[in-house]
Amino acid sequence: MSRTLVKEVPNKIGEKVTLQGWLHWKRDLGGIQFALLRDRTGIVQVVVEKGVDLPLAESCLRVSGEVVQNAKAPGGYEVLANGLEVLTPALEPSPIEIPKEEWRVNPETLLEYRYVSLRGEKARAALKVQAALVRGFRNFLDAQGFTEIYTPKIVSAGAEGGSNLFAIDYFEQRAYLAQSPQLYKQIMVGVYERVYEVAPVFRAEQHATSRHLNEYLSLDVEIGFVENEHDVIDLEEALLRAMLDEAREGAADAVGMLEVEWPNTAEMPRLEHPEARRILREELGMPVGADFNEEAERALGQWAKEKWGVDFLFVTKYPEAARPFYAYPEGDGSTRGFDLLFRGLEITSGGQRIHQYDVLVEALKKKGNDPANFAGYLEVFKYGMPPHGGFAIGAERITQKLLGLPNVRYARAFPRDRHRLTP
Ligand code: AMO
Repeated sequence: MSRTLVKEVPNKIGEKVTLQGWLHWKRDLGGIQFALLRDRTGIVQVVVEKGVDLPLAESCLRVSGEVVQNAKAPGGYEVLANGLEVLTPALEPSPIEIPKEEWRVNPETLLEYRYVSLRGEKARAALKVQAALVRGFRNFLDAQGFTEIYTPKIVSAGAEGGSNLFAIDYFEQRAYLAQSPQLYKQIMVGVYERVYEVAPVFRAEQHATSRHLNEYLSLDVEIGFVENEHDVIDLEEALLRAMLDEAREGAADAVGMLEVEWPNTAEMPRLEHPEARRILREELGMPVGADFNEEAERALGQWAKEKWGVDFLFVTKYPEAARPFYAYPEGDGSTRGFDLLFRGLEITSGGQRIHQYDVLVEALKKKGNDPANFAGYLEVFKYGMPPHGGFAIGAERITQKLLGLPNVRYARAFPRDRHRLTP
């Protein structure tokens, strides 16, 4: 049996086809029944004779029939079924009506029944775009001489500060779920010069917000032999363009159905932190500290959009107080650390790192860390670490802002948040 995919149906007018997929929706008009059949490539209308017993929505079907033109059918064509086989019947009515699925409506219900709500067109499209972004990430870096690495997610110390660590029992020892691959990706720069990792990381964020997950996909990059943080930013700019190109071309159907307003990728200006702070205070009337809160980021994003017409804004030269111990200090209280705001949301942190052993030991102490807890990391700095830097992009956050999703949880198939551990 040869299977025709739904997207091939319009090219088969007048021909017999056999389709397989899910019963997306059905309607009985008395004399005739309409069904929508969904497969991985789309949805098509099927006309089913009166008397044929259609199973519950979401059952798996095999349908044979002839493709005919019908101006009233979606797309102008439909399949007149003459054979219908139920491959796997749905045992119960779906807890949500998938065709009406819409992420602006009752988000908790959508997440509660994620195993079926993911089948909705928008949910599927969003994750498809994300997969294309990640593919673009890998393809670009592979072509630039990077090596993909796989670092441990069970670790002995936090890399990003101690407050949001998940502690676990590791036999007789205390261990933690990795907050980021930071320390390992730096060690790996000493091996390969250029590395990247695509992997989940864990943050014990106490608050449920629209931009925080407790488990998210971190797209990490680290490179050796940099002059300063601008080399790192140059790389990220080119990488972002490649990722967005791959999303637009490689997930064109999904991008089209979500009606994505494409961001301006031509310009991604760099604003130094003191200047960003001045703008927030003087031009926008927002009193801000060293690190910008959500409101300040949003205001800055809006300001950059209005002033310069840009969607991406790098904020550079973050103060030491707002950066982790590994950030390269300029000596004046600032660092070579940067953030990237995309439509007013931080999607990246990065920067140049400390590569000198003594400076690193001092920086650890200054942030209240015991260097002994970082022994496995520190050691490598005795053996020739090049000046290096890197960054991490939150995969869900870039997806959220690209697609205009109201909540970052819709950018993850099975989100872990403050209250959700299932499905
Ligand atoms: P940072 O902690 O800023 O930096 O995280 C990097 C990026 O990860 C995303 N992110 C999150 N996404 C969803 N939920 C969360 N709770 C969450 N926390 C962070 C954001 C953020 O910009 N090691 C450094 C990166 C580096 O310097 O290379 C780090 O982890 O998009």
